[in-house]
Parts: sequence; structure tokens; C-alpha cells
Amino acid sequence: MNHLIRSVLCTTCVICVTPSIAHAQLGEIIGKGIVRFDASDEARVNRRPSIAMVREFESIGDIDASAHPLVPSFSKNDEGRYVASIDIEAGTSLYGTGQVAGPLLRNGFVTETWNYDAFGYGLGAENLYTSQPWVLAVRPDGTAFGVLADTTERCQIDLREGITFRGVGYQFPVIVIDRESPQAVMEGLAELTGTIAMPPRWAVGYHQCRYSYNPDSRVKEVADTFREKQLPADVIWMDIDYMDGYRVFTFDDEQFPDPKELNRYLDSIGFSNVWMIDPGVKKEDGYFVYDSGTEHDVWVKDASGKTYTGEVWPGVCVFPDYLNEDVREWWSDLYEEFMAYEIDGVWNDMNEPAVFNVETKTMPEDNVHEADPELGGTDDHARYHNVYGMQMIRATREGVMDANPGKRPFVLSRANYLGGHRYGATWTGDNSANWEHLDMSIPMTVNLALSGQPFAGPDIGGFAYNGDGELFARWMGFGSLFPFSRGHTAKGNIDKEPWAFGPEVEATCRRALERRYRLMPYIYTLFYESSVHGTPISMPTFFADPSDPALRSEDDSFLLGDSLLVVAKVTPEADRVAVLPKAIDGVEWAKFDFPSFDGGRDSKDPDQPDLYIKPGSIIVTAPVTQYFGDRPDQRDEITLIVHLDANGEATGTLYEDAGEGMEYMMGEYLLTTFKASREGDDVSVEVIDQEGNMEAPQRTVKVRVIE
Ligand code: NBV
Repeated sequence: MNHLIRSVLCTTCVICVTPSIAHAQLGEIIGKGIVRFDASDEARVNRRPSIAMVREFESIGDIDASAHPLVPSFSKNDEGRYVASIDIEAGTSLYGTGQVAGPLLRNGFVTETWNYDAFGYGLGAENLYTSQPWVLAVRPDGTAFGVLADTTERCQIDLREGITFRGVGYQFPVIVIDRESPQAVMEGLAELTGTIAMPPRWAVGYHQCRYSYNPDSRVKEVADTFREKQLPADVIWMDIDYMDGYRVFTFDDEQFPDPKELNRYLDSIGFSNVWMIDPGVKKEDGYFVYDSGTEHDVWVKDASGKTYTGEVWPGVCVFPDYLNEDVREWWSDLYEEFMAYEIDGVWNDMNEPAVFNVETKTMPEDNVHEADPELGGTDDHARYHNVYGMQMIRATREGVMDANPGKRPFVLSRANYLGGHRYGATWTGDNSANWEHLDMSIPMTVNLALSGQPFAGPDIGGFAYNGDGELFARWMGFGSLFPFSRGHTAKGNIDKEPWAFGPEVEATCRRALERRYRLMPYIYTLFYESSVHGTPISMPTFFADPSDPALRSEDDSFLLGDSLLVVAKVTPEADRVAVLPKAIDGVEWAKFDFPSFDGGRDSKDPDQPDLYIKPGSIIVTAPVTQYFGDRPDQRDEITLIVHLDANGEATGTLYEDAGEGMEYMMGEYLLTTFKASREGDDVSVEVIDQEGNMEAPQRTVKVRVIE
């Protein structure tokens, strides 16, 4: 128990607070239950600006680190790495560590922060596309703490014995967040690193992608087929082949002669669009992006000061130095013309940055970035590698917002760094179409959420290789319930749209997608809560009861918000038995389902995950829509799914806004809290709280009580 921090926050206690401690190791309070430790006075004075955090956090008061229960020990090892370790008590479960392939529970694993183009990665890959030097630790009693190594440098996170970070290049500080529950620790992380912005509502729908849908007639054909077959979807994606010779910000004349017309067509049938932009710019005189970048001197330089070149899709490329504000502004400006083609969202890929034909698969570590002083000033690529993608999407997001003022931006990024959820969503990169990857996709998405990135999901169906209909159906069954839900596949693979594997798989996909759209009011509300409090959207099942050891490694299931448990079948035989959270005061989590489009119940479909509602909860659902805005008033009917607790009560919230635009920030939203109570044989529902300026609609409210 974090007794010391509690007492120092209390102003009456003077014993533990010292204005400046002449002590080798310093602890500074920077928030409620949050202490930053430096290895020494010198390390504290030389501390680099934090790129993960939303702002500089000044000390609210110093504490004597030796009295803190979670004091890190700092040292330098024989390899010259800077080491920070924290002991853990037996029975502590460890999570997070960013994008990791493998089980949810990370005790015993070693990972390294080094953004990497990991096509076809396998179980236990040491580093993937994003870096989050962060560990969430849950003690046996369910209280929790989090440990952040505040360094952008390559850093090993070793969880074989306690928590050890081994970073290069810099004696980094360590920040410890000690709070009463894992949820409260995650909120603490969001206080430091920020929250997601509310996405446009379309981005919370289902996304359909492939590498690539081309030419434009194929894009239309796929989008049309979704509508003909009544498969709900909101977004279709344009991968790299729409470009002219992979030159970013260009369009292939033959295959995509009129992108605006294409986007308008898509819009007319309710599809939003997302188009890819990579960081590598073809080195070619006469190509406007190259010429303009050269004129503005935006390219990353090698150690000798010459413009660095590396090969990527277009051939020899140069790379913008996104660490520099002028460069970011230049990059942002490129979006003005691009977005004018009525582009809705942008996908930044290959931004580790990936480079072909070199062993490291990235640029040399001694390349030089002219980083802003606020980011740390001019230094080598080794220092800034892990934040290159993050700074790229920061600039992209700015550009998209400037081009479409008043609209909510949507950016997806492959590379990212702790705190980068402020700028964009992410996915789990180039996974494979097999059962191992299907199985990993829940813990990967959840560990990303536990590392501060709530808007994430895998390529549903698997990117590399084909897989079969059985795999696809099963993956779509629960994949439709990830915060970011997108089907995708690689070039050369068979078709992987929901109808590609025949009528049975198509029916499963329709049931899965209809579930997402029925649950949309609830899911959208979770995005709102995440944007305000930093709450993860998909969470580990043990969040239902952090003190129950039986749930600590449960990763065939996940919580979608507090109230909904999704229990997937992740083996071909569907033979693993899930551990469910215990009953609350004698009331079990209750199974529920929805009607199936072809009659009967959707839970009869063996590829659908089981859905459970928490006792005492209300989940707000709506009739199936095909896309956001397919009816003039989507708010005209809701159904409250109610599961009463032992006192015969349940509550739930619903967040509503225009789904687009920024007016919600000025109060144009409605946050409604419903309460259901048992009254004899009946259940009555009332609105107990309503916040926001948006007018409450006249609507039909149906109530479904689950026993
Ligand atoms: O742009 C093509 C692909 C993309 O579809 C995928 O999602 C990215 O992760 N991209 C990687 C480059 C080529 C991968 C083989």
C-alpha cells in the first residue's frame, strides 16, 4: 500500500516531505500516487524532455525515495546499458509492455522497444511495430501499480524476475503510478500521456481493406456488394496501389483517374474512405513532393550531413525529418490538396521507418534528426527511431485537421510510441492467417490497451497467407467487437471479404457485424469514456475482479467496457473452457444474444463468441444499421439490455453526439444515465442523470431484462 505517497500528499505531514533532498536518489511527486525517480541529482538535471507525456510535469514535492515501497534501483551494467529495476512481491501479475505477440500475462517475458517492420512475425517476437516502455503490475490483492521508463531509446523490458528496464544511451527516469486498482493506474497513465480524441463515428464502424483494392471499379464493386448483401460496414480502404508508382500524394491515372468521383460514389452509398500515405518519398527530380521537400530542406541527413536515401516501394527514397517542427508543417500542408479529393481518413504505413535491402530494416542509427528543442534537440536516429512514426502521424493529423477544419480526423499508424494514441489508432501489423495469430489477437489488442493505446485491433482474417473459411468466420465472430475492427489481407492472397468463403461464412460475418452495429451506442459510449478518462475500451477479463487470481491469465476473452464480456472460441475445436468472473453477491454474469437476421438467435452460430452482461449493468443497443447515418434519425429507437444486481438494480450510460464535427467539445452532446429497478414483477427504468446541451430525442426505449 502506498502509504508514503498518501501521506506526502496530505499537507499536514512534514516528516516525509523535503523541499530538496541531498540524496543520491530522488523521488518527485508529479500526480496523485505518481512519483518520478531519477538515478541521481545529475540524472535529474540532465533529464531529457518526455515525448510520451502530454506536457512537462513539474514536481509537486520531493520524497525520500528510500522510503517509497516501489523504489527503483538504478545501475549501469557491463554492456553499458542503463538499468532500472523494481522488485515485485510474489503473485504479482505483469501486463502491457506495448505490442507483444503472445499471451496476456507477461511475467517471464523479455521484450525490447525498437519499432520494427516485422512482416510474418511469430509468437514471442522480441520487438514489433510500436514501442511502449511501460508495465502494468497487479498485486495479489488486486491493487496495482504501473512503471514507465521514460526513454525513447532502445530499451529492453525484462519481466523474468521483477521488472527490469535496460536502456541504451541515456540514464532515463522511471515513473511509478501506484493506485488502488489497475483501472485507476490506467487512468493515471492517461493523466500523463493523454487520451484519444473522440473519433468520427464512422471510424467506430467496420472497416474493409485489402492490399489492394484496385482499380477504382473494384473498390466500388466491393462497397456495392456490402450494401447488396446487407453486411454492415462504414469504411473502405485504399492501399498503396492507388498511387502513381508508389509516389505519395499522387494517384495512378489509369486505375484511379478520378479519386474525388470515387469518394463521392462511396459516400453516396454510406462508405467513408481511408487512403494510405507512407513516409518514403521517391527521390526523383520533377516529382512535386520531392522537389518541394528538397527546397524546404526537410530530409533526414546521414552522419556526414548528406541527405540520407534508402529503398522502399517507389525505389530510392528520402525521408522527412518529422522531429522538426518546420518539416511537420511542410508535411501537414501536403494534405491540403490531398484531402480536397474528399478523403476522409489517412493510413500511415511503413513508418518505423521501414527500409528495404538493409539488414536492420531501418535507417542507420547515426542518421541525424534536427529535432525541436522541446523534443530534445538535434541528435541521432538511435534516440528518435521509436518516435519517428509518432511524429509523422502528429504532422499527418495536423494536416488532416487543417484541411478539413471542423471535421474529426482519423489516422491509422503502423509505428507508434507511448502517448502516440493522441494522434492515431493502430493495428497489430502484418499478422498471419492461422490459428496461432487468431489466438494472439485478443491478448495483443488488450496489452496494447494496457499500454495506453485503446484504439487497436488486428487484421481480421490474417494479413499473410490465405487461411480458410473456418478461420475467417471464427476471427470475424469476435474481431467485429474490437475497438478497431478491420478485415485486411496481403497482395496475392485469395479474396477475404465476408462473402468470399461461401454462404455459411457470410452468414456468420453478417451476424458478427450486426452485433457490432447493434452494440454501437454502447461501443461509442466507451470511446467517449476513453476520451475523457483514458479508460481502455477492450480490457482484460480480470478487470472484472482484479483480486481473483483465476482470471489473471485469461485471454480467450476480453471485456468490452465494464459491462460486456466477450468469450471467444480461439481453437479450431473450440475446446478451451473459459474462466468467468465470479458471481457478484450471488448474481452471475448472464449470457445474452441477439436475434439472427435469418430467424432464431445469433448465439446458435458456433462461430460467435459468447456474450455476458455484468450484474447491475445496462447495455444500450440499437436496431441494426448498415452504416452510420443510414436512417434519418438513428437515435429514434434504443433497447436497454438490463441485468439486475442482487438489489434488483442496474445502471448504464449512453453518450450521443453528432458523430462528426467538434461541436461536442462545446457541449453539443448528451450523456444519459439510466437506472433500472425491480418493482414487484416489473422492472422500471428511469433517467437519473443527463448532461450536455444536445436535445433529448423523442424515441422508443425498449427494455430487455436478462435473468
Ligand atoms: O501497403 C501494403 C502493406 C499493407 O497492406 C500492410 O497492412 C502493411 O502492414 N504494407 C504493410 C507494406 C507491404 C507489406 C508486405
